Order: sequence, then structure tokens, then C-alpha cells
Amino acid sequence: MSNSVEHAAYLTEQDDAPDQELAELLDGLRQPLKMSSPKYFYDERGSQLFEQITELPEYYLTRTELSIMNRHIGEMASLIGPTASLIEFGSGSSQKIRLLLEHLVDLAAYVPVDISREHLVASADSLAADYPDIEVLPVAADFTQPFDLPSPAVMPVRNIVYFPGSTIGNFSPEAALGLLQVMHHEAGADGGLLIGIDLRKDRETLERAYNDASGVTAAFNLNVLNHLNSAFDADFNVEGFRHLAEYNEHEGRIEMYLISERNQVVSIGAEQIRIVSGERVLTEHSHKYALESFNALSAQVGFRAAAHWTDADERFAVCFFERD
Ligand code: SAH
Ligand code: AVI
Repeated sequence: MSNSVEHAAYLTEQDDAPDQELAELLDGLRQPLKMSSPKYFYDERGSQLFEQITELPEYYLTRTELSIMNRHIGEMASLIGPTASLIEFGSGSSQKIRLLLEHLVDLAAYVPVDISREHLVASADSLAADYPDIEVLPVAADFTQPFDLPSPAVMPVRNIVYFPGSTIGNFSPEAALGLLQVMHHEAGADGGLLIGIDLRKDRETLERAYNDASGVTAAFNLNVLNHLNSAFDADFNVEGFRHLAEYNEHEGRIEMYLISERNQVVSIGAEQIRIVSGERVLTEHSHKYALESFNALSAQVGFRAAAHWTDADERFAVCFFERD
């Protein structure tokens, strides 16, 4: 039996609700500012494009977060303590977790949670092959909805939610609060949260990071249309749109759009959506936080700031919260 078949058997999957997803998509596309959820970036191709983004010279986030993790991993591991279960939200390729796996003592289990199913299974298999002594229990789910956690064979001393990459920034502060509540719940009594946050900085650095010269972010953005075509029987023409990312200083967020190159009518199942030339479809917000405001948000759900680490230029922060 191949590894991939073996581990797929351990995959916990949340049931799809395709009618609800279609209704939400159509509702978003009927708003005065058309919008599509950022979760539609992540089909198999989108997950691969995101991996390429993390290596772009302009995209400082991943390498900055990794350098912070590398520098302070000893302190992080001792705050987490022995025999924890690590639950990673939006685990992607499960690369950053490797550092933690190498430094934590007697890990009870690693539970990667991601919506991009094939990518999750491949990443979980590769991780399990590299760390045969660690129980890897992938969960394919939309983490904004309630989902069941698998039970590890070893009883954990505590649950630690790991949420790297500043993926929390892809949610509005109100939605981030809801997500923090879910994480607080999954962490359970005595649980903790280790989370990566992109910090506010100058417009030029931010706009460069989301409009890279080689066009990978543009391809990532446009791929949303391919994903919608296959998931919802739609007929978006990818050539009919172009990518734009701009920093909204007032809101402290990057806004990513697809701009229509002409007047067009798009079919989504039996529905038709009119899009005029120059009209924008919002595909993502990427909020940048001041540390104090993120701590205040987390405090609202009962997470107490215990420690944080930043790089010398204060571009990015990794924060550790304990449950009150
Ligand atoms: N943690 C990785 C990947 C970040 S990319 C890193 O730090 O580099 C964001 C990840 O979150 C993707 O793997 C994507 O598939 C996942 N994701 C985005 N929205 C999600 C949702 N609503 N539910 C579950 N996973 C989601
Ligand atoms: C996953 N997330 C934190 C990325 C970000 O930076 O907001 C997604 C992304 N969008 C464009 N480039 C990367």
C-alpha cells in the first residue's frame, strides 16, 4: 500500500455544502462591489502558485517569519512544553511546522487543517514519511466553519493552535475575531496559540510584495476564475481580466482585485452575471496589524499575550497567546 493511500484513510473530511457555497458566491457577485472569497485561490494549482509566491524576492513575509522562527524556536518550544498536540490552521505545504516538530518534546500529534484537499494529503504524506514517529492526522475542512478534531492515540497535555503566514490577515477584523473564537475553542483548557502577523509598513514594500515583477501573484489571482469555472460550472474567461493589488492605507490592508477588460456576461450554472469594462471583482484583503491592536483583538476572545518576537525591521511578528 502506498503512503498516500494509507494516510488518506486517516483524513477527516468536512462534508461539502455545495448549494450554500454557490449561494454565497452569487451573493458576493451581486454586491455593488463584486467579491469572491479568498478560499477560492486554493485549488491544486492555486496552492502550487502560492508556494511560488513564498519564494519571490518581493514577498518578504515567508522568509521573515521563518527567520524569526529559526532565531527563537528554543523559547517557543519551551513555552509550548512537552506532549502537546499541534493543530495547524491553513497548513498549506506544512513546511514551517518542520522547525517546531524538530524542537518540541514528545509531540502527541500534528493535525494539519486545510481546504485544499489534494495538496493537504500530499503534504501530510510527505511529512509523515519524514517524521515516522509523529502521528499526522490531516483534516480537510473550511476552518471558518465548525469541524471535528480527530483524537490522537497519545493523550495530549495541551492543544496548541498554530496559524502562521499571516493568513488571519485575509479576514476582516470582525471575521478574524470569529476565527480567533474557533481557535480558542479548539485550543481547549490550558491551550495556546502561536500565530504569524504581518505588521503595518510603507506602501511601496507592500505593493511590491503583491504585484511581483514575474507575474506569479497575477497568475495566482487569475486562477480564482479557473477554480470557479470548475467548481461551479461557470464560464469566466481568464483573458478578460487583469490583476491589481493596491494598499488601502486608511484600512491598513492590501486589496486584490480582478479588473474586467471589457463588458461581459458570465454564466454560473443557470445564473448570469453582467460585468462592465473596468469593473473590479474583489478577491482578497490582506490586513496588516499593529501589534497592540492584534493583542487587543485576541484579548476579546480570552487569549492573553504571553510573548512575541519580531525581525530587526519589525516587518512581521510571531506571537504566542495563552488561554485565560
Ligand atoms: N501556512 C502556510 C500557507 C499559507 S496560505 C504558510 O504560512 O505559508 C493559506 C493556506 O490556508 C492555504 O493552504 C489555503 O488552502 C488555506 N486556507 C485558506 N482559506 C481556508 C479556509 N477557509 N479553510 C481552510 N483552509 C484555508
Ligand atoms: C495566505 N495569505 C497570508 C497571503 C497574503 O499575503 O495575504 C495570500 C497572498 N495573496 C497574494 N499573495 C499572497
